[in-house]
Amino acid sequence: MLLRQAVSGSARLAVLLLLGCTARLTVDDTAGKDASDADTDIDSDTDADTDADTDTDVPPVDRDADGSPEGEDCDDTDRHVFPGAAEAWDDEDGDCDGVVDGDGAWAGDIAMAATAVYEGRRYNFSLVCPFTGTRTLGVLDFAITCTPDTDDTDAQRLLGETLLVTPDDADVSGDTWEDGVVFTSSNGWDSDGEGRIAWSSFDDADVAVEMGGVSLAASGSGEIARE
Ligand SMILES: [Ca+2]
Ligand SMILES: [Ca+2]
Ligand SMILES: [Ca+2]
Ligand SMILES: [Ca+2]
Repeated sequence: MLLRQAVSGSARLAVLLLLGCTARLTVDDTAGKDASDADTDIDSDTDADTDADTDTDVPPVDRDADGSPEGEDCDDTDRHVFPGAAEAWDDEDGDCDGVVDGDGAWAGDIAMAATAVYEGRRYNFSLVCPFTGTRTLGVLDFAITCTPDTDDTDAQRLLGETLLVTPDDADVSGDTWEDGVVFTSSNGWDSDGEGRIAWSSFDDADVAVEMGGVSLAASGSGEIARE
C-alpha cells in the first residue's frame, strides 16, 4: 500500500514537472510581455525567469552618449559631432550633413577696376567679372573671369579678350583664405597679385583681389554665395 502511494505521488510530481516545463517553453518574448514575464520591453529580458528571449533586435549603440546612435552619428567617438550639432570651422563635418564647413560650389560677381598707363595716356576700366569656384576638403579652386566688351578696343588691347584671376596656392583652412593670385591675360602676359576670401558664414563670403603695377593695376571685390 505504501509502495503504491509512493509510486502514485512520484507520477503526479513527474506530471506536474512536465506541465511546468511545457508552460515555460511556450513563453516567447517576441510576442511581447507575457503574464509570467516581468519584462516591460521585449528587448530587455533582464528578469530571472528562464524563458528564452528569441528577439534578435539589437539595441542601438551610442558610444559617445551624445543622443545620436551609431549609424546616424557620423562620428560616434566624438560627442560634439552629431546630426543637428553646431557646425564650426574645424575641417570636420560637425553636423553630419555630409559637408565639411564651407565646402561646396561658390559663385558671385566681382566688381573689378583697372587702370593702365600706355604711351603717356591713362585708361580706366570697370568690369563685372563672374567668380566661380569650389572648396573641398581643404582645397580651394576658383577663377574670376573678366571679359571686356568686344567694342571696347582699349580694354581688349590692354587687358585682353579674357583676363583671369586664379589662386596661386589652393590650400584653405578655417574661415579665411589669404594668399597669392595670378592675373593672366589672353594677350600673353601674367602678373602676381594678392587675394583674400573671408567667410562671414558657411554660405556667404567676401572676395578681394589686387594687382599693383606702374603701367597696369587692378583690384576687385564682391560677395560670393554657396550654391
Ligand atoms: Ca553618438
Ligand atoms: Ca557623435
Ligand atoms: Ca566643422
Ligand atoms: Ca557639415
